[in-house]
Amino acid sequence: MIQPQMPETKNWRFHRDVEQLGWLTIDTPGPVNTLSREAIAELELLVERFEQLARSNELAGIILLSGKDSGFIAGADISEFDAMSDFSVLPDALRRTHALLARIEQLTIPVVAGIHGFCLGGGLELALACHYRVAVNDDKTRIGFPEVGLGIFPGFGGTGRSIRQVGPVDAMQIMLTGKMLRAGAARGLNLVDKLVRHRDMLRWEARKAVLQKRRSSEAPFHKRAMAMGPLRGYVANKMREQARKKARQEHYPAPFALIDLFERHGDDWQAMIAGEVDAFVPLMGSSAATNLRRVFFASEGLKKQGTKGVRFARVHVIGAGVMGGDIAAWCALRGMSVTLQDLDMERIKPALDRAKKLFRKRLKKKHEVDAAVMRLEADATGKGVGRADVIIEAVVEKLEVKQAIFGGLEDQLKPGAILATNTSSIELERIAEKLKQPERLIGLHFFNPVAQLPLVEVIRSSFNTDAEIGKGAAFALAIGKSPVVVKSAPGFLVNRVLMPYMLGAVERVERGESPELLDAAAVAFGMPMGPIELMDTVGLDVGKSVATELGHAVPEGSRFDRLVKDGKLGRKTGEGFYKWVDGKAQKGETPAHADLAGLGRELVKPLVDMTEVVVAEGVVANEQLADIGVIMGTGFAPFLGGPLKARQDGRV
Ligand code: 3H9
Repeated sequence: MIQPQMPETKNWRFHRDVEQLGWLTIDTPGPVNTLSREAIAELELLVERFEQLARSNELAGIILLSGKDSGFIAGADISEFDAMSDFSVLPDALRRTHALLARIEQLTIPVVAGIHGFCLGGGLELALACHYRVAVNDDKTRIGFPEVGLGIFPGFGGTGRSIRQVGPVDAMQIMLTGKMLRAGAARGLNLVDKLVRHRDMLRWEARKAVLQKRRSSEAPFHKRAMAMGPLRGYVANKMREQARKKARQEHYPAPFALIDLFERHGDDWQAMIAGEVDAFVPLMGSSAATNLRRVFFASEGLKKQGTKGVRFARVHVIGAGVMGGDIAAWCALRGMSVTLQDLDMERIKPALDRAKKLFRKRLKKKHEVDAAVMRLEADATGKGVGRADVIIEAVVEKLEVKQAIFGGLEDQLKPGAILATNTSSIELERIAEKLKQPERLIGLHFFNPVAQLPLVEVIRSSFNTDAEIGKGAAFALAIGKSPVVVKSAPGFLVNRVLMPYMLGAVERVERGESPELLDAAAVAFGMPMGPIELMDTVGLDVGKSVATELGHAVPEGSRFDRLVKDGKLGRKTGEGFYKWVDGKAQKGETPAHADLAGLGRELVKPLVDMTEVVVAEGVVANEQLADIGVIMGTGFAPFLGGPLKARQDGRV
């Protein structure tokens, strides 16, 4: 078979087989495939050649596959976005890509995409320009538009093509939530046309699709009808209502800009694509998008802190209270075999019951739930210690108790096992000082609720070396958490910066200011929850003890002090600064205020000041790490890029 003359490309491979099928493989430099400007320019040259070959009947069809195990395509190349944001570059670049995808769609020969692993953003937009999509139905396949998380929306024609393919309501839902769908769900929505069980069946199925000239069907009329006539305005308003519940337009403009675009053109997919450019360009260079990109790369950077190649299979947790029990459950959920130790079965059982609830919620299939239940074992005698790769202590915050526990463990440990404490308040050096090898003890500080908060502070004592810390970070990554390495110092990073912010707000309440107003102001600034509601959520007893430990003792006779003494500890007891019903704070009217966001800035200032102090003291290695740690640990406004970035930008 004589191969046609093809352009030289760095990101694509092409060959034609005896059936005149063209096999196009994307394999860009780096661990995942991305659509860089170079990859797109090369695809333009290839498509020109495909058009010629199709005209001369030398090509029966094209099958687009990925040459990487990691997946299909992870989207446009985000590292180019800062440079691309330039108004003099971006509109042309977008129109050029639109034209390219339209040419692929208009090829007279069938073009089929074979998808495994991640198919995201621009990758999905390319797949949607193909005539038919086959995807592997396994656990790794994830299909979606994560763009909103980057402060933009799909810009390579994905807005119009997804609406054409799955209908306006589902398409908008996918784009507005950024949710990544599994293969079955994507098939259910008609985002892909055919599923195969294994990756090695992709080529065969895609080949059949080309030879049979299969074409995907568009969304049925009853779905498209939702964008027709006056109904579209109604649907758009509903979407705005939903979007407002999740984010404010002034903080995250992208979802609202997408809904506006839908309202203008949602019944005409081509007009939607044409309108994409003007709506997209201002978003890409916005400060929200620039900061969200920074957050993306900073959180990617966290993955580099873990030592590569270390494997963890068994975890032993000591202490079956809320933290210990939930850490154990989380580890089991993420595939570890876990032994959970406490004095007796009575103390362990509630943790196992909570774990079951978590497994049922997170793992949809019964056999997966059963397997997770099997992986979590009660261990009143501590027989799991000698086998464990990681041992995490999460008992009461008492130095002597912790010292006694670690002292008793040291001789039973497997060589190389991680020895960790979840302490939030005791200096690591003091816990470690009686150990024969004090360098072995690190801190792994989880946050409550463990299943929801992504951050784990990996605490480094003065005894530790890089080896223990790298391993600790690798473990956090292995259980799907984001590690931030922090020096052992009171309050570490997150509690240290949160306390002055929360106590500052409490002080204002003591002086008679409205908790509702303060909370609303912090939310208007961009915090996920106000400081008073947060104090109630954390628990006033916990807040008081952390405050005391950080040298801000709660004044005797203050309202805070009285609430603690009366056992009104916040959400968990049904009353704190607020009354709580069914897990919701019962708030009164918020008094009017002329500059809510300005008040929010004032409230947040102590948090930002303290983040600066923490960096200056070397508790975290650099500003970027502090920013991402505070975002992950406190929910601090990601669209501002973190407290220090916000200060640099004069936003606080
Ligand atoms: C888009 O497509 C917009 C268009 O509609 C229009 C544009 C005009 N770009 O996370 P990993 C890097 S927006 C550049 O460790 P995993 C990543 O930084 C895009 N780089 O793997 C890391 O680099 P390094 C929409 C990217 O298996 C390396 O690849 N897409 C990109 O844990 C390995 O990544 C997204 O938002 C990218 N698009 O997770 C998806 N993707 O090794 C963004 C990855 O130097 N990506 N890298 O640190 C992800 O969410 C995860 O990477 C993914 C894999 C889930 C795919």
